[in-house]
Amino acid sequence: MIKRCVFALGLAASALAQAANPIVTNIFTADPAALVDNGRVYLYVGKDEAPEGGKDYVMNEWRVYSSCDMKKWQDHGSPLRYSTFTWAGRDAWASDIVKRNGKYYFYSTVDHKTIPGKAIGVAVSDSPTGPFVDARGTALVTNDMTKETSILWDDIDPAVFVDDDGQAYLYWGNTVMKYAKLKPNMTEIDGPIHTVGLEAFTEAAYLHKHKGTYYLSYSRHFPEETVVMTGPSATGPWSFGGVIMEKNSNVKTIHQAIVDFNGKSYIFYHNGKLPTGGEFRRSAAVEELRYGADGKILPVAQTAEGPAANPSPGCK
Ligand code: FUB
Repeated sequence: MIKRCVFALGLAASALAQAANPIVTNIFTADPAALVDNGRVYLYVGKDEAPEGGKDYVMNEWRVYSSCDMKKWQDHGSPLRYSTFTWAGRDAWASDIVKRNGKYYFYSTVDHKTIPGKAIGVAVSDSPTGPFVDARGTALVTNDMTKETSILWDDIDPAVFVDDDGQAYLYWGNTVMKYAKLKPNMTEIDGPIHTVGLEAFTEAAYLHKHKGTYYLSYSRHFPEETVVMTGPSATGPWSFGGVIMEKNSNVKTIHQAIVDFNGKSYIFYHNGKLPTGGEFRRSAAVEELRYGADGKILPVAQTAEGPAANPSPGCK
């Protein structure tokens, strides 16, 4: 009832007080990325702007929300658009963010103006809520740097992981998963681009580490389901670890991000469950994620309730 009132009134939502999934109900939000910083969790999404019945993505900007308990979310507006990258022509697609040396590096998919195809840019800010500026003035990855497939959208969906020894890695791809080391400045590729053969890999590669094990999750098949591989290092070798989340009913994509927050683990994803939602009108959601005694990630069901409130001490 509370959710319905907020939606119907169309509130500006500067201080959303949602209690369930989807997290945001006044706009459509897709491709969640998440960051935990100073006891607060930040959620970054692309805004799906396609009209009802639209036949393609319309995505111009990313938006940021944050929470102290995974239940009540605050709207921080839009800290950057595809046009933050002057070399980009359209498409604020999937992103990821990492904090390094006191700065926040936001990696994102956009369409390149002059090098045909999708590209990956990196923006930087002194704050998790922005504003962000282009950290390079050029793309970090362009379609002509990778030759494994002839499609124009194989260089999408960046995910960044910084290992305990300080080495940062960038993972990305559609159809073929690629990874490369990043230099300590976080804005340059260091060394060769590697490809990894993953069964029925579609997109949304994501790397996280839990109790010494490396987990590489990704979207498999199309329509997509979220699966996970496990390994002894950030570069594998990888063993199949099971299906984490079953495919959506009315959206072919699902795009996950996994973080630890206040002693628990969580998976963000998107679905089409908001009224008039669907393929190009998606909604970010979150669930608690649990590990078995053997370290295996247990399957996660999508719920309307979302996770229980988990107030983070000291979070203001
Ligand atoms: O939102 C556009 C694209 O759809 C993303 O880059 C993919 O992960 C899929 O969700």
